[in-house]
Amino acid sequence: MPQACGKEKVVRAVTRCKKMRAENQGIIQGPARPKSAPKIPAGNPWPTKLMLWDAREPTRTPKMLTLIVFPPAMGLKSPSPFSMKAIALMQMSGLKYKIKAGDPRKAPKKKLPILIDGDKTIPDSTHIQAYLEKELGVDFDSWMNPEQMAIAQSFRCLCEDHLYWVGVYVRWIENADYAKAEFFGKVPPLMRNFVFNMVQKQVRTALYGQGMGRHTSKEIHAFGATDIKAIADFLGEKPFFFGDTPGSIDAVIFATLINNLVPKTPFPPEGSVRSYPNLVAYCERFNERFDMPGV
Ligand SMILES: N[C@@H](CCC(=O)N[C@@H](CS)C(=O)NCC(=O)O)C(=O)O
Repeated sequence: MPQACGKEKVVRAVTRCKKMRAENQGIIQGPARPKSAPKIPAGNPWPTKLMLWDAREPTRTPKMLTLIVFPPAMGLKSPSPFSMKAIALMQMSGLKYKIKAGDPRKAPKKKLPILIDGDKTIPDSTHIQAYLEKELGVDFDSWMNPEQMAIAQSFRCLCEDHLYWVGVYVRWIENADYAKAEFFGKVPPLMRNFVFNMVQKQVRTALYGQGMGRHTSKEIHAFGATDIKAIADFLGEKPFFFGDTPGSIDAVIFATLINNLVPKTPFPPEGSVRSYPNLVAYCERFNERFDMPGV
């Protein structure tokens, strides 16, 4: 990389200072969108003028968006893959927003993340993505063709409806002491066991209802290893999931992988993200490209 000249260094330092000041006030903004459009895959029949990267202004400038997520734990800004996905989408959007830690019991659907835009509350990471697209003009995916859309949807389900539950089992059931310390470390010791046992019971019920909890630990690990391998094999040496251009599926994949990579309880323990150099490099690449806060 060429050495930065004096003026560039000053500009970078000023930008860094501005960013730190904004972050101190809790305001975050993803990196500016590149001015030049990315390479369009040959034969893509879809319009390119609506792409995320063409520096289009949002259709409406929101006053201030607030994303409510699970509080930091396990070395992550948020240890919830869905909260991390929403943070990743916000970073990709380039919109200004604040992150606040919240309590799912107070959320409309009793789950996090939720996005607040003035008097509107949008629960669910998928609906948050749709809101950014429809209401605020952010375009994550219009460069994708129907085949890519279909593959993305399948991997989204793999991450959110299957591998997610492997993670829940490994964290809450197999590594209960770690989860207790990370999630309830600030609760007074006498209360801690009581609260943890209550939450763990709910998690067990959810795991059983979903079905994952009916399998043995070995079987659950094997499901996880197969999912991670599928992600690693599909990604191969591509920079992002479908090549040079990141899309909303990258927010899902990144959020899933980073929740596997950073906490001390990778799921599955064998065949985890750390054992695939391309997945580790992908996490680093996404993190750097979108300047992910606190990862
Ligand atoms: N479909 C939702 C799922 C969100 C979700 O499951 N969040 C979990 C944390 S990872 C949650 O809030 N759990 C609280 C609870 O179930 O009580 C989304 O995409 O946002």
